[in-house]
Amino acid sequence: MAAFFVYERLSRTRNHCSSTTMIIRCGSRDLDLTSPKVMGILNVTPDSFFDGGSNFDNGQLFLDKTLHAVEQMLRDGADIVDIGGESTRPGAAKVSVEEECQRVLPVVAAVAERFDTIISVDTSTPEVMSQSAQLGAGIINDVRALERDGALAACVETGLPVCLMHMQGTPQTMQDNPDYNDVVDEVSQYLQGRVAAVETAAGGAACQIILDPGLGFGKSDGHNLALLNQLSALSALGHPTLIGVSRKSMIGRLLGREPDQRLAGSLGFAMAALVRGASILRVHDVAETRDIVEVFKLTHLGSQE
Ligand code: 9MG
Repeated sequence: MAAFFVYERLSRTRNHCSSTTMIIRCGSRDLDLTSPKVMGILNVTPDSFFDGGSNFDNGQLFLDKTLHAVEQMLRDGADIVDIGGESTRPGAAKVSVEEECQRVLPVVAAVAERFDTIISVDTSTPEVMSQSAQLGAGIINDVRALERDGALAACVETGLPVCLMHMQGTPQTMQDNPDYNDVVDEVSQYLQGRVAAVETAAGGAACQIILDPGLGFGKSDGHNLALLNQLSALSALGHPTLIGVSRKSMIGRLLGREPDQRLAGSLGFAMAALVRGASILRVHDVAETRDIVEVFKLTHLGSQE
């Protein structure tokens, strides 16, 4: 089995004014999570909710345009590029394994060849995980927390870090009637169970796992706010946390904004996540998010001295 996860935790003193020194090994690159990192979203789907299909014409992906978007993201300060070929917005259509491979793999290959960056692959599909890792991907980002048949074994075999996200239901039905007794406790319990599953599958080798409460994935606005406000409960599990709130419909409902008017709301929620210990922000607006990360570093991490 591939040597799974080198996880270096040099110190742990996380609270509002200090940071955890954590370096995770993403294939051939290190990701230092001592300070928060920005993950830029690169959708290679014709139907994503915000930038839906902007790199597509007649179902055909424009690789040049996609690579320009990556170049811009990196210039804007992205630390990670998250490439995904399945739309997971509420009610999205399912995508076949073949279609997902055709969308994602050429882009992973081209980005790995041209840019010096960490590539995350947003997938639940074992074939996409294995082949992306061979092409140079550095992180697996799975909104189904490796629950799909074969995904756990495929992910462990890659030896890459994994982001395990919580979702209640499926993208097709998840917003129909989200229901919890105690959302923070149930999401934490679920993610703890998935961490145990990964560690068992890895056969006792050290594991690099990032946790994500999955805002908007089978959650009401109240559930999302509770998870965000109590993010420290998730951080207490001892893994870095990732938050994706960028342009999501909760911002639309809470502030009365269309997707193209949700930048300020996205930045506000992103800052709230940083203050509560988020290590990675998954975002559409890289330049603006980079700025708030720098402000957070100056006002919160700088105050350690
Ligand atoms: C793919 N994707 C869409 N939203 C996401 C979120 O909030 N977190 C993660 N990890 N992936 C997401």
